[in-house]
Amino acid sequence: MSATLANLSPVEGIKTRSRRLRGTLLESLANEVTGAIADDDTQLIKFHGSYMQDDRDLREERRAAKLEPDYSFMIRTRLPGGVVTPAQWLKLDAIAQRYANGTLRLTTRQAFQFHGVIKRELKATLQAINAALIDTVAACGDVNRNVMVAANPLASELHARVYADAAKLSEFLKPKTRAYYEIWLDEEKVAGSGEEYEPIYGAVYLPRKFKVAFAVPPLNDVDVFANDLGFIAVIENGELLGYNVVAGGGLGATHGEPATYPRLADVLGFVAADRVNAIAEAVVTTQRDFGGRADRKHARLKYTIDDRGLDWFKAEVERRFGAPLRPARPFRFEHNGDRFGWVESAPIQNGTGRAHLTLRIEAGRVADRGEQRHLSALRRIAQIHANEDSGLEFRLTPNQNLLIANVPNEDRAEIDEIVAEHRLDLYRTATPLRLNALACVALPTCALAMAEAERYLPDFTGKVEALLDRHGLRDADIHLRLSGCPNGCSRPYLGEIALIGKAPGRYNLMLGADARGQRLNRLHRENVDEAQILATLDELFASYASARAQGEAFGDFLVRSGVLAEAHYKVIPVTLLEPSAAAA
Ligand code: SRM
Ligand code: SF4
Repeated sequence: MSATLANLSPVEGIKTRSRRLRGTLLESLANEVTGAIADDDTQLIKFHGSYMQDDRDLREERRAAKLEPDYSFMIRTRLPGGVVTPAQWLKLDAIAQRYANGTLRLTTRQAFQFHGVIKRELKATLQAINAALIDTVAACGDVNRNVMVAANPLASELHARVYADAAKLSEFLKPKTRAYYEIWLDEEKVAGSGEEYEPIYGAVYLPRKFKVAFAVPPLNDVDVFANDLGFIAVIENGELLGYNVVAGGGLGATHGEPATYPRLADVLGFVAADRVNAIAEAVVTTQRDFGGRADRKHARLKYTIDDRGLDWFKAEVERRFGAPLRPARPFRFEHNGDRFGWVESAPIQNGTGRAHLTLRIEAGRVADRGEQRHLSALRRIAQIHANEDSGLEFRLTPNQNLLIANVPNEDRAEIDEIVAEHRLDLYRTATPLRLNALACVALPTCALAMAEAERYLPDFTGKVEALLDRHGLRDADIHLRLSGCPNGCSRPYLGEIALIGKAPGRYNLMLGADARGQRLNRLHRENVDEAQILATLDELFASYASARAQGEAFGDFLVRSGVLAEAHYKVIPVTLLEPSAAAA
């Protein structure tokens, strides 16, 4: 381990003392005097899939009234590939109505989040989620998080195959402690409770969160290079041969601390599909043993690799894996957005024609708002298909959207009707800018938000659309991403245009990523307000409209044309990667 006992981060002590993530959670839950839980437990509850939060809109008012903050809990599911059945969707919807704020939040890692659950209903909520055969174990915390899977490969059977590998890996990397089951599901304590053997994690778990994604080229919807560990499916003649393995991606940074930075993953090599768990174990345990445990801002795998060198890292991983990795195979990504509307799929069952429908869910928030009754629409579709063994499933996309997958052709018309009736058909009318935009949750629930993101997205997008209109660019397929702080939950460093919150109403304007998730953007204007951002974009759109090459994407144009010249921006230290060259 890289830190001595004396300089370990305090969270390391909390984990060590926690009796495999139990801490004093039971006591905290029983304490009726406060809506909060004990400080140490706020760290441990993350491993159980929940964060303690407070409504930041109400902070000042409550402080003035001498009330404690309006505490509540966010709950996040563990759901590899974001796949649920219609029956499960209905249960999650009912939980959101009964226990949370009446909305379902689809995340950038294909999970559901519930917001606003109060402490005394936390246990009942977790029990209800488990009753839907979905859990929240390790959805947060210093462990492997929700495993992402490309949401929309054209061939259903291929998706099923890659999904199966991802689900197996998710299970393999799940902590073995029974703490979750004892605390939330009333499982009886047995001998050894509190001392369970954690073969992958050990007693102190990982130094920091760990993220895995499976991409299926030519789509990079999972932004595979933003993950600690990524698997890129290698397919020949419709057959899955195995995966190219990438490692060391991560996006979080802190304003004013250049030692923190977003980084894209490096390509390590190729493994056969049946070696996925083995290579993951080698990478995760390397990070467990060598990752930084002194400073949580310097604890992700990306820093372990940069501190010790890629050659050292690869050699260590290969030693644990027991063999050298085979050379990576060539691969090519076309884009990292979703494909909206209906896509025909290869037959999956009995040769029946099937199709997938990708629906736009703005900022991932499924709600009923005015005429846009998205929750009601999806409830209706789920009700119709809940009792059928039709194979229809709901898949969350890594871009906060929703795919209704494996729809029998004869059911398409009815779904279209429901979607239109409830105004869930934004995908038919919205600009590419609006369809592709991402925004993290930010205010009012996120404790780390410095500026608005989700709540600002619709309005800001409208203003940028007006500029695009002015330059005849309404149909330009530009990727916009908003984050309320530099942690980067909407993967803003991979946006062609991105806003990263600095203070209320002020953002860093980042520009120039590609639209395939292979090039990070750069800081263009620091700490600017809306008027300054729009004025800057107006100028850039004018140049883009007049000087772009045929089919040239906005981010590529900015880089080629020299708009992002060194003198104009501060470069965030990044490892730029040209995967096709690396894989050759
Ligand atoms: Fe995130 C922390 C929301 C994807 C990097 N993220 C948080 C917390 C839990 C705030 C906190 O620590 O108190 C946010 C809860 C807000 C709320 O009220 O719900 C939060 N992150 C989200 C979600 C919900 C954003 C969304 O709008 O969809 C995403 C949930 C994913 C999931 O289902 O598991 C989410 N977070 C990401 C991503 C994108 C990804 O993984 O593809 C990143 C960048 C990739 C990465 O990890 O490097 C990301 N979140 C962070 C970080 C910075 C980590 C770092 O290495 O520095 C933090 C802060 C931290 O961990 O200390 C953070
Ligand atoms: Fe919160 Fe920052 Fe993540 Fe947005 S990017 S959800 S503000 S931690």
